[in-house]
Amino acid sequence: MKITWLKWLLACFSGSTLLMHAGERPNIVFFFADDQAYDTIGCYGNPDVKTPNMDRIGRSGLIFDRHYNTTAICMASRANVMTGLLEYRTGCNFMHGPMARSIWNESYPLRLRRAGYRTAFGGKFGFGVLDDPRKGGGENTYDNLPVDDFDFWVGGIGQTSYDTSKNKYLAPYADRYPHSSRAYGAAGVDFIRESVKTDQPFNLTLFFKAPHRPTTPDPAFDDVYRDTTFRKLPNYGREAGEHLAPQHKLGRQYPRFEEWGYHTEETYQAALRTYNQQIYGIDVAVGMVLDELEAQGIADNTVIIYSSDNGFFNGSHGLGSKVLPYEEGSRVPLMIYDPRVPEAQRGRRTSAVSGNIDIAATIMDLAGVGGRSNLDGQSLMPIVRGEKKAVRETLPLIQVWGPAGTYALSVVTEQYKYIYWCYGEGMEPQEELFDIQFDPYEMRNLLQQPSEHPGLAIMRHHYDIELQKWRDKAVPFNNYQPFGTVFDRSVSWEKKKELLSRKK
Ligand SMILES: [Ca+2]
Repeated sequence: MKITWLKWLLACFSGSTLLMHAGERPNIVFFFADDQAYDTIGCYGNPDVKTPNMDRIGRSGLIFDRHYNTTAICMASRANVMTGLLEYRTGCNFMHGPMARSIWNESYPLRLRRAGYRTAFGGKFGFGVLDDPRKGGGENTYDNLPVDDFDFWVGGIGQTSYDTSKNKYLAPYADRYPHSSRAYGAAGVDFIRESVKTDQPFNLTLFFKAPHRPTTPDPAFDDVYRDTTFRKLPNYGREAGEHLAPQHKLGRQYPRFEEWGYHTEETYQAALRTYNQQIYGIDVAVGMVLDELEAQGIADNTVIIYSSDNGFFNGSHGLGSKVLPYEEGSRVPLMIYDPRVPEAQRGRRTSAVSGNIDIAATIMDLAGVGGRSNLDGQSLMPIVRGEKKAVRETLPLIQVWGPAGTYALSVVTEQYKYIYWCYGEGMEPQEELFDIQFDPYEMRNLLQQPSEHPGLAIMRHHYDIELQKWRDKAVPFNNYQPFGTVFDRSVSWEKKKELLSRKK
C-alpha cells in the first residue's frame, strides 16, 4: 500500500497499530512458474535466453543456486509452497489425495489475510481443498477451490488452460490477452491498482501455467527465438544416463526423451524454442507487474519472489520432463528481491541449500506472521539480508508418485546429494551419492568405486533422520504412513512389496 505522511502522522498520534503496521509491512508479490528448469533465465548464466524482467529481480536481489522442490511435481509442490510443509504432512499429491481444510487453514495466504493483508491468487492452483481429504479426488474443480479465501481470485481448475477464455474468472481479460500468461499479468496489475486505494498491505500470488505442456506459446512472441540455437547441458543424452541407478528408467521420463523430441538436433531445437518462448511470455507478464509497482510508487516497499514448481529434463541424462530427484528435475530458480535490503547485500548469488517449503516461511516472516515453528520450512530472509550464510544443513527430496519403480527418498546438503531408490523387483534397491559442488551435472556416482566414500556415512545418517521425521509426522490419510517402512534401508523388498500392494 501507499503510505502518505498524513496517515503516518495520524498513526503516530492515534497509537493505531493497524495503520502503523500497514506502513511498515511490505507488499509481497510471488511469481511461480510451472515446469521451469533452473538454466532458463539470463541472470542464471544462460546466454541463449531473453528474460529481461526476471533478470531485473535476480540482479537487484539474491539468486539462489541450490534451490530445490522437496517434491518435484505440480500438485504436491504447490501444496508444499502454500503451507511450508513436506508432502507427508500436506498429505497432498496426485495418486494420494487433496488437502485437508484444517491444513489449508494454516497456509500462508490465509495467515496473511488473518493478519490484515489483502490477498490475491491467479493461475493454476493445482490441488483441491476438502474438509475430509479421504473423500476427494486429486486435482481441483470449481467446487473444491478456496476462491472465497482470497480477496481477489483469477485461478483456474485442474491443469488450467492457456486459453484465457476457458477460465471463468480470467475470461474478462480474454479479448486483450487471449493467451493466459499475459492475462495473469494484467489481472495482477488490476489487483495492485485496487490495493493501493486501501490501507492494507497486499500479497499477490501468481501461479503461471507456462511452460507446462501442452506446448502452447503466445504467438505474439513467435519472433523472439526464431534464429536462436540453444545449447545443451553437459549431461545431455542417453549416454550421460548409463551410470545412473536402473530405477531411473522405469518412469515416463525415460521414453519422453524420444517422445518429446530431445533425441535429434532438429527436434531438440524445436522443443527448446517453444519451451523458452513460453517462459518469455511469463517474463512479459512479470514486467507488467513490476512496471505497475513502479508506476504506483510502491516498488520500494514491495518484495518480489520468483520460483518454479519443479525442474525439467530437457534431455539431461537421456530424460524428458520432471519428478526424479536428479538436479534438472528437482532444482529450480529462486530469486528474492527485497528493496529494503542495503545495496551492498543485493545483486548476489548464494549456494545455500533452500527448498520450496521455505517460501511460505519466508513470506510469513516478511509479513510479520508468527507461529512458524511448526513448519518444515525456514525463512530465507536472514540469507537475503546477508545475516546468515545458510538456514538449513539438509533438505529431503520426496518421490512417491507414479510407478513404484521410481519411488525414492533423497537428502541434499551443500556438498552432497544422497538418493535411496527403494524398488527391488528384478533389481537391487540402490543408493547414489553425488558431490554436487564438484559434479553439479551428476556424472559420477561416488559409490561406484572400490573403497567406501567418506560422504556415505554422513549422508546415510542425515537420511535416517529424515526418515524418522516421516514416521513421526506423516498424516494418517492419503497413504503416506507405509513409506516410513518402504524407505527403510534395512527392510527387505518382500516386506515393502506387501505394504505397497496393500495401499491399493
Ligand atoms: Ca509443474
